[in-house]
Amino acid sequence: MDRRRFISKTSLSAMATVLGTDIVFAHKMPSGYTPLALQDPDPFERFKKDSDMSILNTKPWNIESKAHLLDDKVTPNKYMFIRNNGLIPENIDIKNWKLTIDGESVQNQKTYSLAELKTRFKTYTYQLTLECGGNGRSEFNPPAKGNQWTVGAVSCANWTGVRLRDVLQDVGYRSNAVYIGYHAADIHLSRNPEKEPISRGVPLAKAIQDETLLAFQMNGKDIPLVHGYPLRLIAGGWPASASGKWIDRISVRNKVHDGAKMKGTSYRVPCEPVAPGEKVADDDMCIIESMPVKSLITYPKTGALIKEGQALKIRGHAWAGELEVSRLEYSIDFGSTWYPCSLQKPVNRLAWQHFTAAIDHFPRKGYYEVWAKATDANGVSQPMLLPGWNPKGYLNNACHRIAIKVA
Ligand SMILES: Nc1nc2c(c(=O)[nH]1)N[C@H]1C(S)=C(S)[C@@H](COP(=O)(O)O)O[C@H]1N2
Ligand SMILES: [Mo]
Repeated sequence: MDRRRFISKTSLSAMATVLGTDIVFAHKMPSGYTPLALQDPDPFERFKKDSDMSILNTKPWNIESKAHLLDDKVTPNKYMFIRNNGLIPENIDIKNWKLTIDGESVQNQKTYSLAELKTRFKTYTYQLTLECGGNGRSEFNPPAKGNQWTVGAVSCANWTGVRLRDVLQDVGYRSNAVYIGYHAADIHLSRNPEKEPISRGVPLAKAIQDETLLAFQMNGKDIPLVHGYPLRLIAGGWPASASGKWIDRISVRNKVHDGAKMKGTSYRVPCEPVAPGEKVADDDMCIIESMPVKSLITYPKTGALIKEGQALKIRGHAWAGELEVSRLEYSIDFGSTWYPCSLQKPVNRLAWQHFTAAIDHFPRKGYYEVWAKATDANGVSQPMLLPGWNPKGYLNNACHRIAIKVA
């Protein structure tokens, strides 16, 4: 049977434009076939990511950073992890991009163009920590299904946009409003337009915080497409799944938002600790809100070699969801004794904080591990090893560790 079918002249000429030349045997090309040169040979180039980033999945795209790549105080795009639940939107038409605010708890729904959002409301910039709820999942036992993030699904970039609160106030919402839910333009893996890859939200109290933004810039430029261009919700300090990319609708709800990935084991953990592997009843699962205290040693890279008698300078970042980090300590003896690091204040609420230390008390040549432990403003510290097991492997905030050789 002849599998070749008609390929429309417009799609052929579009391909020719991108390739910069004609496809000579276009009439022999099977329909639905994407020429190699138009496939994605190099995701690093496509997403402008550093080639040291790890690709965890290509459909959808999930790309992880590494501890030593996250050394910058403000995460640049090239080191920012990518987490997608579906396919990246195609053909974004920013002139006609609309944000609709609707839901049971608005009097009258309202729609804004991007230009209206940018001109009608005051613009703010905050540096905001976004950590995937599943960061650290690879350590869980029994293993949890999903992207096997190690430590690199966290970022802290500058986000510029308007306050969601200002927009919600402009629309007007009823006193029975309790939650907001986002809807976005990404495409379900099945390509079924009826299905949303993800539609999460936050309680109204979080939605109306100063730092909760409808952002249109990241690090002073248009948000890169894969990170949510042209409009993204940013709810720093909460699982980054709450920070919807490619937002075109926000519903003000009179109940907990019930969109895709709000139920079951998605972004929910047992309300009370359970034994590893235990079955948990649906009613006993709670939605993840503020992320737990955590830290990352971003310098040196694990495996560093130093000379005997030389001090080892370490540095990194720490964050604690809605809270500030109040203390940072390091250990070189597997957590038996701890020493203080110097810890900076955050540049704004919900931004990660930087720490440094100079370690000059390695007793002799040999192998060491440097462990870092952060403590939040409520006095809660990171666990040294894996914390409470949960079905999907969320919230692993165990101490980060690097290997060091003194030679
Ligand atoms: N529309 C949409 N928003 C989304 C997602 C998505 O798949 N679609 N993934 C969420 C999850 S689970 C995470 S961890 C963050 C990742 O943001 P990033 O890719 O910009 O790092 O985006 C969140 N927002
Ligand atoms: Mo995530």
